[in-house]
Amino acid sequence: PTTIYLKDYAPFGYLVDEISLTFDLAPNATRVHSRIAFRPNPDATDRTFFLHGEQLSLISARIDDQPVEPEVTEKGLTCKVPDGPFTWETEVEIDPSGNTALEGLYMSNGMYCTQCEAEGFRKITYYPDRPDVMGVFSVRINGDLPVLLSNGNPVDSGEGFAEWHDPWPKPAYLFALVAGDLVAHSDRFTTVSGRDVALNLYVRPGDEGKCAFGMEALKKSMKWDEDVYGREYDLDVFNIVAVDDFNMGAMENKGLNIFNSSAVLASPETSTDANFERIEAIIAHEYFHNWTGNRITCRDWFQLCLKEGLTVFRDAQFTADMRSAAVKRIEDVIDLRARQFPEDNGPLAHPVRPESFQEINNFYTATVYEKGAEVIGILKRLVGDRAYAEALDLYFARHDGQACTIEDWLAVFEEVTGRDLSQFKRWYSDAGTPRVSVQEDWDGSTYTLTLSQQTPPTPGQPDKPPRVIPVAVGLLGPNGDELRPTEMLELTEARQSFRFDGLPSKPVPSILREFSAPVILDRDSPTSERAFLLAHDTDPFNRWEAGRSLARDTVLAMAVDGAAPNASYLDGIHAVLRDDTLDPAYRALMAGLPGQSELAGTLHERGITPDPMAIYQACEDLRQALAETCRDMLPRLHADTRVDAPYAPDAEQSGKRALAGTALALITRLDGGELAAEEYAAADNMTLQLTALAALLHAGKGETQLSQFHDQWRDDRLVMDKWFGLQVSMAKPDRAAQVAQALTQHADFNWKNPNRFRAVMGALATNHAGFHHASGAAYALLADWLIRLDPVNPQTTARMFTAFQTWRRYDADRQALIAAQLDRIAATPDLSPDSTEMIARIRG
Ligand code: B3K
Ligand code: ZN
Repeated sequence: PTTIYLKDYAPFGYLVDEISLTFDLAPNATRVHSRIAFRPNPDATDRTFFLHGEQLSLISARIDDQPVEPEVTEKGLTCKVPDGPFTWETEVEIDPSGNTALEGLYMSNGMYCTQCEAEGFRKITYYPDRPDVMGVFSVRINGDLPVLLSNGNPVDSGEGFAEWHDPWPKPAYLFALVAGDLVAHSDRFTTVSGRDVALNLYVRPGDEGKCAFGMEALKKSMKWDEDVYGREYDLDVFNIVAVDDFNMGAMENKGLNIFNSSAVLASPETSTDANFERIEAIIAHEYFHNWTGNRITCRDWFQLCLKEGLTVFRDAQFTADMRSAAVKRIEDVIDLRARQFPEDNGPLAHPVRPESFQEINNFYTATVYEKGAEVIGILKRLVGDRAYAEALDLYFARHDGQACTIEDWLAVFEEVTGRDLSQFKRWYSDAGTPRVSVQEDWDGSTYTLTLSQQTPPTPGQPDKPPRVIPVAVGLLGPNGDELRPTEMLELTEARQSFRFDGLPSKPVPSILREFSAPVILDRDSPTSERAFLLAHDTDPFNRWEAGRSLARDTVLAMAVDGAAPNASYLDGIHAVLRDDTLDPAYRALMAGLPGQSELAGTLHERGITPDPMAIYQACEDLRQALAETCRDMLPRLHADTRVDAPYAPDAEQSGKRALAGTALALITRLDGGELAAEEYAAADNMTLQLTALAALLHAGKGETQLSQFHDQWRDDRLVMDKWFGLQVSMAKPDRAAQVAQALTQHADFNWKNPNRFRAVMGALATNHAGFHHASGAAYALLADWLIRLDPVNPQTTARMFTAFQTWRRYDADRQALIAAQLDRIAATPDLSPDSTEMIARIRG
């Protein structure tokens, strides 16, 4: 495998003015004709004419209408070309129906569809498949299917053909084509300057009833981007297509977004509240890419965070505006700790802007996306909201139509603020999660906080100089009043003191409010102080965080020392659950426990080898104790959160259902499942149905309901994914591998479909105690299936290796079991470069 380095970047020797593509569709033998206007790139020195191309049969090639004989390899072709501008033409043949990797042009249920990011276009035709080569695309599709779509605006169509033209120059990774027997859910949007845009959501016949929510989300996104970022849509149509076989959530192809059907189709009967929220966010994310990604794209794939970090940041702002900002922030931090922190503190750690890679698809990571978004948040906190808005305006004005770098991005901020951002830039170049520790001093009137930062070494980066960390701090008085409102401290040194003068009494500090930076706060404050903050903190994030840290400490003390559940925690959560001045969604989040994998990570950080079974048991015991503590109030809590109005997937109703679900899960621990069975029988939406079923399965009941559920939903593939996944995630630790194994033998286990594969294997990997069961059965099962999937779909396979990234935390026996499986996979003949790279990095 070859390693590609950021430092080796060089522009391509030629520019593309225009490209015309003609597709003659046939499942096994699609012909692709390309005609491309090239001219020498004045900014390049190397004039090698190399075009990427993989898995293509070259039929013919011409330059300026004369046949040529290029030199063809497995990776592409080279050819001698004229000194000046020239026209390049090729005819190639490809096999969409044999394309199981779901990259390039492939088929899903008889429908043609494409996925080109990052390097899939080279499986469609010969082309400089790199994001800094931008061209104007015209596309003609010949095919006997009712719907024929590509990027841009429709030009012409008739029996068996359609023509499209995209006036906005774009890199090849944003190319898309869809052809199939589809139906449209249509609407319109008028932009701020009066452009009338036709909106279509194309789905398989039968799915028409699951489109309305996605369409509303699209219109809200379009409006929000005009209002908040001044960004207007720029074509006459915006099309979204839902496809069942897709490697990730969705793709922002210009004017033709393609979505995993799980990320767009929704109805109250088949989708949970969490599904609705996720769909709204993904629709917004892909739409927002139209400016942050498409109009301004990336120079090279090392700059991926330029579009992804910023677009995740923007979609989080959107969700915060549409729903609850506090709830969204807490959800994002839960997710960051579950997925990004393990990555950043293990063998797969890499900078937000990586400096090298073998397979770029392996770098669509939580670090690039979610930490990339956190880094934008840090920047905004450092420069302030006004300067952020001005810098964004300058970024859009200056770089529209360009392929940019992180340096371009930072330059607009430096210009607008006059601030030197070289220390801030370490957030892009240095991997690893900083640890911030706190020391306090009180002399009777002056309170001094001394903050220290330290970032552990990561692969290839032994030393980490201090970086700039915005630490939002507020000070509370003994009765909970704010003595000092939130102030943004800027920690720039390894160790730095901050003084607060003239205080009437020793304050209680609320540190890292709103989670102002993605760091680990090492602070050994007394339980009484955490309980105080849980009751009084005026910052909703830190109030939640106080409860979270109490939960973490009590559960770890139970797991490691056999301690009893901490009464301050139980009483504090009891009080929160009862407090109906608090948002139900927020109360539900307060009652949650940290994930078991996260708890294992915390123990590891503290130098203790985690025992997954002990952590599992401690969590169970703590939940049981919470149920006992809340026994008297639970029935009322459950009744009070009942939603009588017709189902709406909005923040208010879903918050109530979340809290009712919390109550039901606790009640089930006391009544053995009586109420859950009633709830299941009466459920008229998927949120209630699934919550009740999960509660029953947890109680060791629910066999009847599980088979009823199967019969009810056997024809709905998205609901069936839930049926598969839930059984594995609810399985007891000693049964998880067995349950997953049995499900892989089920007639509906269509393992080539990424959603179905992930439903089972993803659930197994996140059932912490089940996955890490001492028998090693789950490790072996996952390895078997990764070996089987790798030749079929390397991308989806490689992503699942993250299940093993934390392996060094565990005891020698488990490490040996995992190492044996990784070595077994690595020894598989013809293992994909994707999986090979992942194993090499994880194995270290
Ligand atoms: N840009 C795509 C991700 C493509 C992944 C390629 N392996 C979706 C998104 O981030 O919006
Ligand atoms: Zn994205």
